[in-house]
Amino acid sequence: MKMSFRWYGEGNDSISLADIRQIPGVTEIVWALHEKQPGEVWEKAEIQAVKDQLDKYGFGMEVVESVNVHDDIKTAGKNRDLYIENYKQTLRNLSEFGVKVVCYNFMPVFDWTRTDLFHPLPDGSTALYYEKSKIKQDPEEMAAYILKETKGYTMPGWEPERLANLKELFALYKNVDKEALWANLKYFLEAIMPTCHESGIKMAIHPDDPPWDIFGLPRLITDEAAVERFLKMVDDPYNCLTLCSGSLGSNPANNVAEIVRKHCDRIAFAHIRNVKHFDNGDFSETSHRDCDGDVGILDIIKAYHDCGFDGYIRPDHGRHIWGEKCRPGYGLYDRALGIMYILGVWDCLDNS
Ligand code: CS2
Ligand code: MN
Repeated sequence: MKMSFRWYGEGNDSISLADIRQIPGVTEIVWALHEKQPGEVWEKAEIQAVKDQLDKYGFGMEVVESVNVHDDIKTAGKNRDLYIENYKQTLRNLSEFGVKVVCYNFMPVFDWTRTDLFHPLPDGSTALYYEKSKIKQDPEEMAAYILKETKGYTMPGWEPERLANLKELFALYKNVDKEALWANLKYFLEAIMPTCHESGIKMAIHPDDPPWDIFGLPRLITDEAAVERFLKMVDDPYNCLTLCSGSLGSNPANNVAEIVRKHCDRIAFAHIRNVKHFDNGDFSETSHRDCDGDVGILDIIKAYHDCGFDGYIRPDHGRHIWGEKCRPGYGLYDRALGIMYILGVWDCLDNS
């Protein structure tokens, strides 16, 4: 297992590499060129600039999260082949810098969705929260709500520029039902697999978050059956998973540890996050400690350990604690605590 930490880049993250270096066990930085639009080629000079920063602190850059997929690829739009060619060029460029895993998602229009980014928890911290009754079926209404509630912070996919074009975005997906989306995902993966083999980069899809349809848009990677279908659909060792325990785990019916045991050889990247379920379908993110949530963190870590997992692992979202001002879910302190919890359990398993 290689421990990693997501970092949004110099000037774009409240956390410094110098701080991250003080967390025990972290060897890799999970990074991205966040200013790039989906479909654009990531140029070598831009990648080199990130490498120069990471080198100063001895961090590796083997995992990228995310190279985002253009809507034309997800909808079989008229420029999909062009954007697929660009994606392949990005993979080739990344491979020259030793990148081994590219995380991406195939969610239509939005990335993850929450109704509250700073929900107060009983201990005085705040965390990302999903309140079912606050989800509005009308996306325009939801966008207005999000802009108001998130107070200047944006969830990925919910950037104000994107929300301004919501009608056009939804129009693109008008004829894309679940089966069409599966077909478009297959087309994309089959087109890029040869480049993945040549460049030694594993593609690792992130599950949909939350793992159910939302605003009438189909969502694919939602449960074990979907994971199975996905891996069989393009049965290639370079077609892999980012197994996010918090995304899949927000549906109480999903047993994440079981998915790890079953598909460990195809998990390239593990996201460890805990979630607490409420009877009415709401959920809250929590600390990484097993008893604070319901996804079965201990069993999940044990499952990775039992199968000799040698991929990359990172704490996923954390709470906001000790007054830290940071990107929602991506503060320093609680994620560092998460790392210590994961490493503590891992070390115990190593020694038992
Ligand atoms: C998220 C996502 O759950 C997570 O890790 O923060 O934004 C994730 O990075 C993307 O969905 C991956 O493409
Ligand atoms: Mn995740």
